[in-house]
Amino acid sequence: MSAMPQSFQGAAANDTDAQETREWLEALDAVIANEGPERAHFLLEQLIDEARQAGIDRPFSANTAYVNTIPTDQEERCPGNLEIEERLRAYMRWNAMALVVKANRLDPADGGDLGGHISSFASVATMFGAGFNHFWHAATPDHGGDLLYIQGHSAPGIYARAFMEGRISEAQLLNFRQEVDGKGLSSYPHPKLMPNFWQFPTVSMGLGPLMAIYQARFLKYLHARGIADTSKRKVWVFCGDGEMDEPESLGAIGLAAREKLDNLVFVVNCNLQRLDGPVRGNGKIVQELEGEFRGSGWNVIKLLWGGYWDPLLARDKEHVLRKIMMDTVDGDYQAMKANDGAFVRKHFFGQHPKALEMVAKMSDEDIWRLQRGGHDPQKVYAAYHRAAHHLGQPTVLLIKTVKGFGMGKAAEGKNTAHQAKKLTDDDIKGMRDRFNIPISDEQLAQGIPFYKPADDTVEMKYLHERREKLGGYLPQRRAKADEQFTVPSLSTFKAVLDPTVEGREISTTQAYVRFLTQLLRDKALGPRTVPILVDEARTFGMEGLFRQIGIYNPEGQKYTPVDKDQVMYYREAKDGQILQEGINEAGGMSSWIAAATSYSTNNRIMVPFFVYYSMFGFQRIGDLAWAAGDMQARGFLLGGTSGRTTLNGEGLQHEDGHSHVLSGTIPNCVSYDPTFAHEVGVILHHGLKRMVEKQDNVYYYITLLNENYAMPGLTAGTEDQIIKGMYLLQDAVAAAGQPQVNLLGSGTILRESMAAKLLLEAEWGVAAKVWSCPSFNELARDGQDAERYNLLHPTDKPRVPFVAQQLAGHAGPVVCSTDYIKVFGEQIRAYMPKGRSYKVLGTDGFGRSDFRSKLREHFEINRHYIVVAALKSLADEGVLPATKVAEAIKKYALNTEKINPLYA
Ligand SMILES: Cc1ncc(C[n+]2csc(CCOP(=O)(O)OP(=O)(O)O)c2C)c(N)n1
Ligand SMILES: [Mg+2]
Repeated sequence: MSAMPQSFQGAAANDTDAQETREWLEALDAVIANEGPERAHFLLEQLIDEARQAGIDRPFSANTAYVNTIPTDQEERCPGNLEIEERLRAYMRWNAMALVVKANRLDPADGGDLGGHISSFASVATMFGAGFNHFWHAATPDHGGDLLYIQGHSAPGIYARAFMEGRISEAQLLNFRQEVDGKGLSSYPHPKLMPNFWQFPTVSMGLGPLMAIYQARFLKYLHARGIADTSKRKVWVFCGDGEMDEPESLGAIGLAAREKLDNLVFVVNCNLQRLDGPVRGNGKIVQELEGEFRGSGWNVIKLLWGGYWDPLLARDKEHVLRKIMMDTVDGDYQAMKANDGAFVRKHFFGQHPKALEMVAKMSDEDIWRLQRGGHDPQKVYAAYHRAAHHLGQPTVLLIKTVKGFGMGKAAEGKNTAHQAKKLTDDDIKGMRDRFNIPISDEQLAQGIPFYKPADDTVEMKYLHERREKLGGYLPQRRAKADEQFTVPSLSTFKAVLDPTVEGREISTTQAYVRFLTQLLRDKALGPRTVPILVDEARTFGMEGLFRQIGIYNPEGQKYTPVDKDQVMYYREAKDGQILQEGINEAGGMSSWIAAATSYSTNNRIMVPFFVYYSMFGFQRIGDLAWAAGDMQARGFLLGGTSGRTTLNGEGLQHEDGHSHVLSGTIPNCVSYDPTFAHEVGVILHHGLKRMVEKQDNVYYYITLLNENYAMPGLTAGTEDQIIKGMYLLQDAVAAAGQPQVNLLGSGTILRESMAAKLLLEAEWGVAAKVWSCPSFNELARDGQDAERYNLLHPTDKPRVPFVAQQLAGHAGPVVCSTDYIKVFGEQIRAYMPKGRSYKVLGTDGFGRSDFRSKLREHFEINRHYIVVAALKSLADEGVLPATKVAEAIKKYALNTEKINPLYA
C-alpha cells in the first residue's frame, strides 16, 4: 500500500470519514500508476461533471500543483547538441554583459550614464537559445516567418547573438545606446531606429503582449481572406512577470482564446522580480497567472523546476517536497537564490524533516545546482515543443527563472538586480569563471573584450547551421513590401469632390464613407482595405458595409441574425473583411497597427481605416499611437464626431478639443481637420498615394464631423494647398482704403468664419477673406522647418513659411478660429508675414452638453466673437476706433462678464 498522501493528511482536520477518503485517494493513485495521468484526468472530469449535474456547487480552481506541467517521461527530447548550445549561450551572456558594462564605463563629458540592463537577459538566455536554435523560422519563400516580440530590456542579449552571427559589428556593439552619429545600437527594440532589425517595439510594458494578440489574429485574418498563407507562422511573445501587471498585458487574452489563436505563444519569464522588488512577495505569480490564463481558455504550461529536481520529485511519494514547493512564497524563493546551497538546505528543505532527509547526501553545491526550469535547456525545449504543436488554443508558458542568473553576488536574485549595469572587476571575473569564457586576467585588465570563437570552430558552425535550417537570421525586418499598387486617380472619387446638389446637405463623415465605398470597389486595393470598427459603425453611418463585405469571424455565423430580413443585416463570415473589435479602442488600435505594418511583417500592403470617437483616440490609446509611429505604420485613423462644440449633446467626456494637439506630437503622423467633403477626398487620396504607392512611412489622422451642410466642391488647382494645409476659400475685394481682414479656420468652425465674413462686410464695412486651413499641424511643421533652415543658413536667401507665402498678398490682420484649444491655432503665429497681427480663438476648457449654438457662444468661437476679434485687431492697428468694437459687443449682446470658459 502506498504511503498516505500529503493532501490527505492536510484534509484530515475536517474529515468526517477518513477511511472513506483514503479509499478514494488510493483508487486515484492506482489509476495514475496503472493507467496514467490522462485516464485519471478523464475520470476526474467525469466526476466533476456528474457533481455539477447533481447540483453540487463546486468552486472552480484553475490551478494545478506547483510543479512542471509536462511530466519528465513525456518530455520531447531536444535533438540539438546542448553542450555546444550552452557554450554559445555563455559567450552571448558574456558579450551582453560586456556591451552594457563598457557603455557605462565611458566617461561622458556631460556626466550622464548611458544605462542598460544585464539581469533580464541573464534570466531569459536559455529561453531565447531554445527558440533561436530550434523553433523560430525566418521569412523564406515558403514560410512567412515567425514573429518575435522580444522583452525590451533584454535587447543586449539579442545584440550579442547578432554579433556572434556576424550581423552586428564590434564597432556597433561599442556604440550601444550611442545612436546620434549613426550605426549605434538602440537601447531597446525600435523599428524606427533599426529598420532592418527590430520588428516590434516592446519596451513600453504591456503593449507587446496586447499588440501580439492582434498580430496573431491578423495572421489568421489574412489567411482566411486568401491574401497570404500564414499557416506555418507563429507569434512568440516574451514578457516579464512584472509586466503582466499592466492591464494591457492581460486585457485581450480572452480574445486570443475565443479566436483559438494557436499561432500564438506567450512566454512569461517568471523570475519573480520586477524593478523594485518581488512581483508577488507574499504569493505566487506563476499560480496567479495560471489561473488567469486557464480561466480565459488558454493552454497553460508551467515549467518551474530543472532536471536535477526530477529524482527528488520522483522520490516525493508523500508529497512532502511538493507541499513545501507550494507553501513557499515568491519572496522566500527569491531569497533562496540570493543566498547559497546551505541557505536553501536550511530554509527550504528544512521546512520538513523528510525533505531534509531527501537531500542529506547532497552537498551544498549540489543543492545550489538544483536549478529553476527556465535554466534547463532540455526542459525549455520540451515546453516549446508542446506549445508549438498545440492546436485550437493559444499557449502561455510560465517559466520560472532567476533574475541576474549567473551574475553572482552582484545581482543574482537581488532586489537591485534590474539596475545592475556597472559591475566591479571582481564580479566580471566571477562571471568569466562561472561561464568559462576564455579571456585571461591580463586581457580583462585592458578593458572587457567581447568574445567570439573563430569561424571554423564547432560552436560557430553550429550557430550558423541552426539558423540556416530555420531559414535565416532573426530578428529581421522588411522595410518595404515587394508588391506595388497604383492608386486610382483622384477623379475616381468624384462623388466626394463635386458640390452637393441644391438643397442636399452631408457631413464629412458621409464623405469619408463614400470614399471608402469607392475604394472598396477597386479591384486591386479594394480587398486590401481593412475597415476597423469599435462598435460604432452605426454612429458613423457605416452599417451598410456589414452586409456588403462582412465582419470577420473565424467561426462564421452560427446564429440567424435578428435583422436577417433587412438589406443591411449584421453579417459575420469566415472571410469577412471588417474587423469589428467591440467596445475596445486599444484592441482596434492594435488591429490597425497589425494591418498598418503588414507591408513589413507579411510583405502585403494593407490599407487600414480605423474610425472611432475622436475623444477615445490619442487621449485614450496614446502610447499605442506612439508605438505605431515607431513601427512605421501606414494607414488612416479617423477621429469621428470631432470638435469641442460639434458633438453637442454628449458633453464633457465626448467633446474633443485637443486630439490634434496630441496627434501633432507624433513625428510621422500627418493630421488634418477638414471642413468639406472635397478636402476629405483630396487628403485621403493623397494619403493613399504616399502610403500605398510610394510606401512612405507616415500615417494619417483625419477628424470627421457629424454636422450636415452643403459642400462647395473642389476648386481645381487647390489640391496641393489643401495638402500643405491652407487655401483661399472665399476672396474679398477691398475698395480703396477699406479695412481688410483674413479669417482662418478648420473643421466645423470654419463655417462660423464664413458667416462672420458676411457680417463683417454687411454690418461693419470690412472686407474679409476666408482661408480654409485643413492642417494647422502641417502648417506649423512647415514653418518650423523653414525657420530651422534659416537659422542654419544665415547667408542664404531665407525660406518663407507656407503660411507667410499664402498671406503675403492679402493685407489685414489674421483671425484664426477652430474647435480645438488655442495652442492648436497658436502654432502658426511665428509664421505670419512680418508685422501681421494674429488672434486665436479656441475651445479651452471642459466641454458640456447643450445645443451647438450655445456651446459656440460659451467657448467664444461663434461668428459674433470672430467679428469682434477681427474688429479688435483692426482697432489695435489703428484702422478703426475701439468704440467700434464696443459697439459690436453690444450689438451681439456678448456677455463680457461671463467666466473664462477655461475655468468655467
Ligand atoms: C509602461 C512602462 N512602465 C515602466 C517601465 C520601466 N520598466 C522597464 S523594465 C521594468 C521592470 C520589468 O520587470 P519584469 O517585467 O518582471 O521583467 P524582468 O526584467 O524581471 O524580466 C520596468 C518597471 C516600462 N518600460 N514601461
Ligand atoms: Mg521579472
